[in-house]
Amino acid sequence: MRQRFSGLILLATLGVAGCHPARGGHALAGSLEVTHAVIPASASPTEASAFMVLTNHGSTAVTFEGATSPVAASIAVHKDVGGLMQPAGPLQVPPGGYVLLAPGSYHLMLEGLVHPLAIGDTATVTLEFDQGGPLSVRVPVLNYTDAVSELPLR
Ligand SMILES: [Cu+2]
Repeated sequence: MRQRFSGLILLATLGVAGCHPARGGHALAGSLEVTHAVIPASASPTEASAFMVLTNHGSTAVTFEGATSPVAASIAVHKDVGGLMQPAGPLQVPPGGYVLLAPGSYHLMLEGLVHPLAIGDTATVTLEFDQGGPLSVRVPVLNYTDAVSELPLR
């Protein structure tokens, strides 16, 4: 028992000692996982976008249907098409696959913010799927460069 406990501590230490500590929000529910969830600080007091990776570890396709947050009146799914935001979704997450919400593609649009989101704030966002979930994730508000650097972009 004692040995197993120290093994866990070692693993936790290694995780933090990696290239840089991950700041993006992370949550897991069944075969659904959200990682790298970030909100770039917005110039707008009423709107902010959120980026993340939605992963489906299951063997059947899952549809991401939308999201809610106590800090926003509503959350839309948008796609950046040539710099213009257009409504998108519902998004299908393939079995054993993922959907990337990142600059130049999909994002969540938090609309009607209860209060402006500042760097250092955290917003809880609840993601709804047609099966499994919901998935609640605490999403940190970071400056734009830090937020984008959290995303697994290649
Ligand atoms: Cu948008």
